[in-house]
Amino acid sequence: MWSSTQLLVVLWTVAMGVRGEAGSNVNETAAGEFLDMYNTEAQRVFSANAAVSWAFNTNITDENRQKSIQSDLQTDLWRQNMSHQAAVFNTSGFDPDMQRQFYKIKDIGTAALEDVAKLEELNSVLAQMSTIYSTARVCLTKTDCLPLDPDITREFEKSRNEERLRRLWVGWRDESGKKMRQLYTQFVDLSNEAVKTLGYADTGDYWRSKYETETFEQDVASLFEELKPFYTELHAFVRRRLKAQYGDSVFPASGHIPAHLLGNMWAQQWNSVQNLLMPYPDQPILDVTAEMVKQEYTAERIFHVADDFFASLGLTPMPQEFWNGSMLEKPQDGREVVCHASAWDFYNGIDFRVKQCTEVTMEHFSTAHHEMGHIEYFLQYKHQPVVYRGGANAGFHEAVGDVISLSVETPKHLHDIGLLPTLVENNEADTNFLMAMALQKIAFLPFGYLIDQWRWSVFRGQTHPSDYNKAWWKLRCELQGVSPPVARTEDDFDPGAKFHIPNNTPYIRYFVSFVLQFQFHKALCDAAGHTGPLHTCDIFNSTEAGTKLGEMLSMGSSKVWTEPFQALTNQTRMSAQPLMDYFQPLMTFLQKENGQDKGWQPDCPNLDPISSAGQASLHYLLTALLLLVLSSHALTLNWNC
Ligand code: X8Z
Ligand code: ZN
Repeated sequence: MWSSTQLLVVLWTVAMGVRGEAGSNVNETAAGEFLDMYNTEAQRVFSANAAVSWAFNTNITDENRQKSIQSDLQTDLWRQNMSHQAAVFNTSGFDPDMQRQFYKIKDIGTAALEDVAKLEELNSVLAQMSTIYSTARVCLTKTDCLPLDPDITREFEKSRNEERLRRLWVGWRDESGKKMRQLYTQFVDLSNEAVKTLGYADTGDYWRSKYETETFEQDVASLFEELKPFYTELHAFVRRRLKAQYGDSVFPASGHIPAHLLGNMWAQQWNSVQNLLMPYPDQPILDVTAEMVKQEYTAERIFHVADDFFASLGLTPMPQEFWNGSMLEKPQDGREVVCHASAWDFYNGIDFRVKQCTEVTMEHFSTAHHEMGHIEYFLQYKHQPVVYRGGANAGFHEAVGDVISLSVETPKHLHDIGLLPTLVENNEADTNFLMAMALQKIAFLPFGYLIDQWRWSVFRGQTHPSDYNKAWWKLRCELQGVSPPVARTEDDFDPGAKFHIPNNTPYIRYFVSFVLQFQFHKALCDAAGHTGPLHTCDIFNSTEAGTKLGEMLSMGSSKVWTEPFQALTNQTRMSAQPLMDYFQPLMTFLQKENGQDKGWQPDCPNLDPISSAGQASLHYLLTALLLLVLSSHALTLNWNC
C-alpha cells in the first residue's frame, strides 16, 4: 500500500505542477484539487495506520510494536510530505474554509521532526512507555502477580484494608512510572524539538493552540478558582467519613487525605467508596452494580443499553462494523492488551470501534456511554473532510458520552430501565444522589486540571527532570489535598503511573469536558422542555435534544469551537455556572455539615525534600565525613589493616 501511495503523490505533484517555492502558488482551483487529493489519500494512510495500531493495542507483542512504530513513522513522513506540498500555496486570498483546511494540513505536531532517526526514536520511546504501562504486574508475593485491570482496580474499589491498598499503591508506581523516567525525559526533548520547527514555543504551547483561544490558560485557571470552594467542601466531608472508617492515625496533621483510600488508583474520582460517604446512609445508594450482576448483565448488553439511548434521541445507532470489530472484554487467551478504554475512528467512514476491558459495574456502565459518545461524534462528522474529523475541541469530544450519562444516571432513568428496583423521591434520597454525582464530577476537577499544569511546566522547562516527582506532588498536595501514603523521592516517577502520561494524551480536555458537559446538559434539557432542577433532567426520547446535539456534532472541527457551541448553548464562553447550579443543593448541605472543618496545608507530608541530585551529594558528603573520621581514628589508634 505504501509504495503505491507515494507513487500517486509524486504523479499528482508532477501533474498539477505544484512544485515550487513556499507560498508561490495562488491558483485556487489547483489548491482545491490538492485538498481533494489530500482527503482521498489521508483516508487510506490513516486507516492503514489505525489498523496496525489497533493490532498492537489489542495484542502487545514485540512484532506488533515494531510494526506499529514503522507504521507511525510512515504516516508521519506522509504528513510531512503533504505539509511541504501545502506550503507551496499562498492561501491568503483563498476562501476562508480552504485556508482553514490548509492550516490544519500544515499543523502536524511531532510529525514535523525532519530527522527520520529522531522521528523513529520518538515513536519508539512512546511505544516503549505504553508497553511498560499496559503490561505491568504487581507481585505482592512470589506467585501472586496482579495486572492493573481488572485485579488491582477492583481491589481499589472494594478493599478497605489500608495496608493492602498501600502496598498495591506503591507496587503499581514501582512497576509502571518508575521504569519510564528516562524515557519520559527523552520524549520531552524530542517532542519539543519537533513542534519548535512549526514555530511553537514548546509542546504545551502546541497542545493549547488547538483550543483556538488566546486566553485559554487564564480561562481554565479562573474556572478552576471558581470551582475550588465546591471541591473544598466535598473534600472536608469525605475526609471526616474516611477518618471514621480508617482511624485518625492514618491521616496526616496537614489535612490531606492519603491518596490510596479514595477507591481509585489515582484518587481521581471517588464514587467507588460512595457506600462510606452517603449523607443519609438509610436512604437508597445509587450504585447499581449489584443489580447489574443480579440481572446477569454482560459487556455487550451494557453497550446495547447505551446504543438505545443514542437511538432514542434520533441519533445514529452503532453500525454492524462496531459490533463486529470492537473489543468489549479483556481477552482470556493470554494476549496482553491496552486495557484503558478508547474509541477508534478508522477514517474510512465504515469502521468504528471501542476497546474496553468492560466489567459489569456501574463505573464501566458509565465508561461505555463515554466511549460510545466518541463513536457517535465520529459517525456525525464522517461526511467531513478528514482534516475536520475531530471535535470542535478535544473537550467537546470527551463531553458527548458524559452528557448522555448525566441523564442515564438519574434515579428516575435507572428505575425506568430496570436497574433501580425502588424509586424513592424525597430530599434525603436526592442529596444522596447528588453526592454520588459529586464524587464523580466535583472530585475530578483538581485532578483534571493539574495533570497538564505539570506537563506544561515540564515542556516549558520550568520543571527539570531532577524535580519531576517533587513538582508532581506539589500540585497533587496543593490542589487536590491528597498526599502520598509513603515517602516519595526523585527515584520515583509517579506521573508515569497514570495512563495519559506514557500514552501522551493531553489531559486538560477532561477538565474542559467536565465544565462543558453541564453547559451542554442544560441546553439539551431546555430543548427537551425539562422543568425543575437541572439534576433531575433526563433527555431520553427527546428528538428535539437529539437534533440540537447532532447539529453541533456534525460540524466536527470545521469551525472554531465557539460556533458549534453557540449553536447549542447560545453562549460563546465556557462557564462553571450550570455545574454549580446542578450541585447547589448538595453544597448547601455540605457547608452546613462542615462548618469550619475544611481545608488543608499546601505542603506535602511524605515528600522527601531531597531530590536525587541532592541525595547523591549528601551521600558523597557523608562518605567523605566518614572517611575523615576513620582516617583520624586510624591515626590515633594506629589502625591499619
Ligand atoms: O481516559 C478517559 C476515558 C478515555 S478518553 C476512559 N477518561 C479520563 C481518565 O480515565 O483518566 C475519562 C475520564 C478521565
Ligand atoms: Zn474519552
